[in-house]
Amino acid sequence: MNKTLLTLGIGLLGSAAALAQSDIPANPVKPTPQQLRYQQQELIGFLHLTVNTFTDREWGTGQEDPAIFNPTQLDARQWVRVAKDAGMKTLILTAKHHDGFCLWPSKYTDHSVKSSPWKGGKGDVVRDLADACREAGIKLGLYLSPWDMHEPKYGTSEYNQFYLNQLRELLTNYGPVAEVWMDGAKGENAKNMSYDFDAYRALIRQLQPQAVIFSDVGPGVRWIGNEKGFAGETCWSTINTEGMDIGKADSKYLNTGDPKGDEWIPGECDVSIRPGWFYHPAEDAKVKTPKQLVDVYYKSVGRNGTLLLNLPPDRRGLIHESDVAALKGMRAILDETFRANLAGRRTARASASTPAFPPRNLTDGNADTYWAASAGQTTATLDLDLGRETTFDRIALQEPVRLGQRVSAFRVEAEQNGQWKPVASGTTIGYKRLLRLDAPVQARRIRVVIEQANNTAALSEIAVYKASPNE
Ligand code: FUL
Ligand code: CA
Repeated sequence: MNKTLLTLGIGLLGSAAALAQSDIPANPVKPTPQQLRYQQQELIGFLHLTVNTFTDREWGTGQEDPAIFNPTQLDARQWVRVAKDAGMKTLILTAKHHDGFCLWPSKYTDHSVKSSPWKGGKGDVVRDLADACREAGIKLGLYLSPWDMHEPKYGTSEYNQFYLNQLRELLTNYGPVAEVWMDGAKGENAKNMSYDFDAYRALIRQLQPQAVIFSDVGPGVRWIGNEKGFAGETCWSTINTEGMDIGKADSKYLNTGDPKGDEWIPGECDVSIRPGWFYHPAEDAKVKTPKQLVDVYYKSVGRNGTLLLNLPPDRRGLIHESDVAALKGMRAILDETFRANLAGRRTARASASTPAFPPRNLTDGNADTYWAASAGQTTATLDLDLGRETTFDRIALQEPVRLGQRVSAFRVEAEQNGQWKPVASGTTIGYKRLLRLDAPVQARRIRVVIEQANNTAALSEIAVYKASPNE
């Protein structure tokens, strides 16, 4: 072959490869690239710290004396180290909780670290965390409570400007902010206040266009509807927000999402490692065990959610030893369970496929590649040959959610003595679905049956594991 022909041939091959890489048609409702990156994090951390840490309360009063805020060994690098070791990709700090005390020296109030004895009033917790996150390569998120019990402007229209001013400080002075957390809670006796959420959101979009905005109703990420960290067994990343707002949302609906939802707003599952959100010495013996944390992981990340796990710094300004130990235990179990994918690179066959998206994409260990049924086919059977009799009790399924969320019913079967026996079933899959079998199963062949989907069926990974004995 002469050189020109060769180049031409390579050129053609190249464009064939390029063609093969274009996707099957996406659903009309699908994530933005930043929502996709957000969900791929799986595990993120929360840090609740304010005057409450020193008064032993969960909600303050707004009347606290800033003099009580005096952590003796505050070390944001320790927080980041602990979070990173646990596998967290973002850390979200309560820059201001409901009591109004600011962990940064805001120009707009004296009710902040600058009036505290900590570092002689020269400290800035937001700065410390932003620096530590940057050094360690993890992302920063900030919680700025709309409800403010201290600020005298609260309850008047001027408060909206006050909130915007604080938001501007946080979103301009500390580098990139990956997530802005807008909590909907408000005490029964709180003054009436009509928040200008549209203006808040617009300012975030303007100053930090990459940030995902968390609230009960998104627009980036939604609350999962409880503070246990549990997504619904059925969990759609789509919802309709009409008629709902921050603090005015139906928590059951948020928990399951809505297959007919016209917005992509995936669920974030927030929960504390302790009973409370803030540190209380009396809860040192009530830290969730590694086993309990792993259970939460299955019920959040394993149900198409993101786990936002709270690690409240103590009065020293450190994450307590008990919490650190529990997190290490959780990480060790997850690493052990998910270390070896027993279906990795094994042969897969599909009842029907779009040729450019063959079944081998199901076991290539890459969540970006996927198998797709033939166009318009919403059911399918996917057969896997594990190569030898294999004992397993965990199954992970993933959809290529950049194309939207599709599957609404599936089951998994294993071949035993020549018979197909159901071992697991479910409704939604989404970004990731983890299935725990009642007992270990031994089989060489398994199959995933997609019983119902709202568009051409597609899956990006099928993986099989044997759980750590410590689960
Ligand atoms: C709630 C707040 O009232 C709690 O104090 C905590 O911050 C939790 C994460 O959100 O709505
Ligand atoms: Ca794949």
